[in-house]
Amino acid sequence: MFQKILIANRGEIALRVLRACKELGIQTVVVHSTADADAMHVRLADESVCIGPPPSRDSYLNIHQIVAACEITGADAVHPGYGFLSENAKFADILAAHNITFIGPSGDHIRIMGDKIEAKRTAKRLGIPVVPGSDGAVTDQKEARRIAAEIGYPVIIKASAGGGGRGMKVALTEADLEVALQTASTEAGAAFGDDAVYIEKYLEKPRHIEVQVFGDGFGRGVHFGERDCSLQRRHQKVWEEAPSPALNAEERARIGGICAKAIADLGYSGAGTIEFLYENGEFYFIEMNTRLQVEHPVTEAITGIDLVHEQIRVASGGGLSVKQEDIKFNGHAIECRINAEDPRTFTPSPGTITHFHTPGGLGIRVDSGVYSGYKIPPYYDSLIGKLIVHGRNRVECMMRLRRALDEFVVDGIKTTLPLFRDLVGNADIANGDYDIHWLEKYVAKEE
Ligand code: MV4
Repeated sequence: MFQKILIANRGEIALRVLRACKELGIQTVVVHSTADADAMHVRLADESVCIGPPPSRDSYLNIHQIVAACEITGADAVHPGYGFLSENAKFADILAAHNITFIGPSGDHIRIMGDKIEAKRTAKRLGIPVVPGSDGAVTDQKEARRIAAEIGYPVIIKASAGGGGRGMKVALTEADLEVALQTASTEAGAAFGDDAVYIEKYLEKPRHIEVQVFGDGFGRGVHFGERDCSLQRRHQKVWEEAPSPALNAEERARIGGICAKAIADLGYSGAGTIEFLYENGEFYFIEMNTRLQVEHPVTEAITGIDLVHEQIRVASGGGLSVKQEDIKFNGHAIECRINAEDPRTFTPSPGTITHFHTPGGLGIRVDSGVYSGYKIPPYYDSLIGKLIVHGRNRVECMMRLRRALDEFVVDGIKTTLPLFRDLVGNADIANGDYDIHWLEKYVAKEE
């Protein structure tokens, strides 16, 4: 087991990882920018190293500074959290070259999944159902027209180096195809330095359902069920739940089994998420994330398993603490992302939190790095906390969530709490009846 872990992140996830390390008796080091000197993760860590000025590229993304911090403090492993360097293959490789363990998959696995064409080809080879489309990159118009005619319109053009919604263009008919292909490729080249694009059938009203997987480092794979993350705005998840209101136990076991086997065959190590679009009872792979995700607590709530403990165990060579048959799904969990944003326009609202009071009681978890008097710096993303609620079933979970939202107080800044108070009272949400476009339409109506 590791003696000392360096946490290369900030905010609620830095605190989340710190807690796991403390429970496992592992010493902690955090790195921080000058803007985060007063942050909770800096206060609670055993050691801290200031690695640079506020902009992320000079601090949380500065690989050389982070490696130096490991050398100075004698850290034997790095937990990257999510975002920042968590899916940076070069970072994983550099740490390995310094005999420091990256708590995550190999650089090569990160690289495969970071290239969306390669990821899709790999998924298909491993028996994961994918969205019908081109077999690889598409360059010429004639080929594009042939593929689009074959799969049928509408189609979507995606950048291979994109992901998370960046660099996509929809073509409703053949008349749109030429411009869509041209602009998608040009924009991808400018944004990512890679102009490769591919074509897929455009699914019009899917849900976003993702499967939590783990490779144990010994060639075995397991799944921890799915999360429904369909409630998004501008590709930012807002509300996530597990299990998906759209799936039954058979569908869960089937897609989970396919994913677990794929992870085993890939020889993948650590936590991963296989993302699908789900429409008319069918799953279609879109991407794989090779990190711990923001919404992992809903999976923890329904399985009772600490996923950060498992990441640390696997990275240290100790394997998973559970086998597939030990992973049982209990009740229902919902996560609300509390952002420092205007709840109508979603414009960031940094500033000082004058009063912060979190809800409590059975089935309530709040993961947050802020406190009364904390000044939110303007340099980073606007997530200030997550409210995760668990109940024996979805109805109980929703009742408890409504009560928890009533107790939550964040004064001094605008937050997305009022949006959630509206959502818990909405009939579609109560019925679990929503797709990936539902929230955008709801917000547009309310304006
Ligand atoms: C799609 C799609 C429809 N058809 N692919 C957006 C983020 C990226 N991960 C994939 N995305 C989409 N891919 C096909 N073939 C619709 C989206 C999409 C979306 C997906 C998940 C959650 C929210 C979304 C919002 C708009 C579009």
